[in-house]
Amino acid sequence: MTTKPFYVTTAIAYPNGAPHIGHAYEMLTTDAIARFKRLEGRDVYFLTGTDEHGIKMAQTADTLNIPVQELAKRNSDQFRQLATALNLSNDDFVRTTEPRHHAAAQEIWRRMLAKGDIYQDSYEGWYSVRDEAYFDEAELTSGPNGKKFAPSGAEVEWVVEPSYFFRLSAYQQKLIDLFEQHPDFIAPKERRNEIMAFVKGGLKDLSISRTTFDWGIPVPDAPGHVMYVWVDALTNYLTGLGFPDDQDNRFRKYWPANLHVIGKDIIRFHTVYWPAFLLSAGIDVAHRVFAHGFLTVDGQKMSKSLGNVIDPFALIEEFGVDPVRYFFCREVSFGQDGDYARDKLVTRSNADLANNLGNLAQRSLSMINKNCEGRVPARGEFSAEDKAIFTAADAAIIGCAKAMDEQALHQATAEIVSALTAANNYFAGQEPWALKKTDTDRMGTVLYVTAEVIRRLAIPMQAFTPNSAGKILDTLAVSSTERLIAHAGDANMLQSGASLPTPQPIFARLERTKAE
Ligand code: ME8
Repeated sequence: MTTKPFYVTTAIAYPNGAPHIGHAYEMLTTDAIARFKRLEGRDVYFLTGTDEHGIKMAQTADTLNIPVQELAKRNSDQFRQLATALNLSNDDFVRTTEPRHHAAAQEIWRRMLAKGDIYQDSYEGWYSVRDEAYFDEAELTSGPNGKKFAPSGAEVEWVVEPSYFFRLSAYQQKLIDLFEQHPDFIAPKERRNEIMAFVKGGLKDLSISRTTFDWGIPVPDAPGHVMYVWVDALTNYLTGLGFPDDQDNRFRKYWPANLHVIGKDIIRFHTVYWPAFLLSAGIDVAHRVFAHGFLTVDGQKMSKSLGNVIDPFALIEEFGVDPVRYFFCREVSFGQDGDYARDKLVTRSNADLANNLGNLAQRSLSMINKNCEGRVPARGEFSAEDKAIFTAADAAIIGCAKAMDEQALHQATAEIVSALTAANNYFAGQEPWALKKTDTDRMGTVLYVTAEVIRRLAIPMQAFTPNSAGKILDTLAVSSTERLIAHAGDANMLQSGASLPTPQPIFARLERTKAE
């Protein structure tokens, strides 16, 4: 049997500083998507990385008085460590300073050039030598004698430099056709309308090379020119599959990407420039771009000056990786803006993970351990209540999968939680502790049903809380080869008599205030 490939990517972050929770958010949500597809039996390739060129990087290195390569390496390593700390299942990590990426970016350039879509002209604008950057008129302030100044206070001058241009204007109709023929290309839907309106408003050709700085990928056969950072950055999605070797097995198998997950601030680059570059280079366009919202902290924009930037490593250290992952998937409507507040994380994790899932598993499995010789109990005929709770669990898994197809992570997790609530009500209503005195056979059946429902629901939970869901399945002695969504039904039910390990508490209760 061949399994259908699924290629999913995050944006690649600028390593001009340490990663913040916005970066962590994108990584962990994309990982939940990748893991869920694997649970559905898909052959998944998941890529992340760092975007290391461009003026911002060069300027930060200057300010810190360190070589830009060192800045890039130092911070890129932190992003890689964050991927590990978040328990990411990425298959590769691309750095745009790697030779393999230079080769990919230069190849896409050559193909766009061969198509006749790149031409040389000049780029003009207000330029600050000190900032080594162009500024829009609107960003400038005016001084005496007609002088103009950048936001940094540096004087700007009108500069004309030679630049290569990409014929973006030639792709207006092709992009409109793409959006019309593939209505799912841009998600959420509101974003599609915005982009459609933008493209219909007309597209100007795009300046895609710079001569005023050199921290970038050299333009082939054009000394002095480096590529505009977005041509370079977007190409990482090809680099990760072995391009420019388009005979590479990964490229043949996984391209075009099924899903690029990005933040809402970079949607135009991914839904206008990127498909235009690909169409020009004769490479298939990705299937879908999903833009998530922005995170705030306690209702405020994150900023260094407000001192409210949250270090994702500290968050994971304090709460554990699974509560952090779960919180962001469940709390924020994926595609909308969201907010992090300590209180909210603690409340969610305690309610859904520690109480709803953890307690149910602990109570039922301890009873099995004590009263059923630590073996999966024998089961009698299923009652209407037993059947109803199985039906609820099965429906939740179907609902969860459907929500995941639309990247509605908050809804996917809500489906599972509501089935767990139903399972808790079932357990409380059946009172197996009372049955212990009156009808041990029925007690065994109730414990069996509860454990089996936990098994079913722990399977999709592996996408969101991989460590803890894995531990729950270990406690139920579920074989590692029977942990896919396809195994969450009747055919793989727990075997009565199978011996179970002693249950251990899985989720700690989190504290509302920080223990100093
Ligand atoms: O944009 N909340 O890099 P980046 C949620 N290098 N997401 C956020 C966020 C926040 N507060 N802040 C940033 C870049 N992000 C480019 C990408 S891709 C070919 C090149 C998201 O480090 C942001 O929207 O500024 C983006 O998707 C990602 O983090 C990296 O942002």
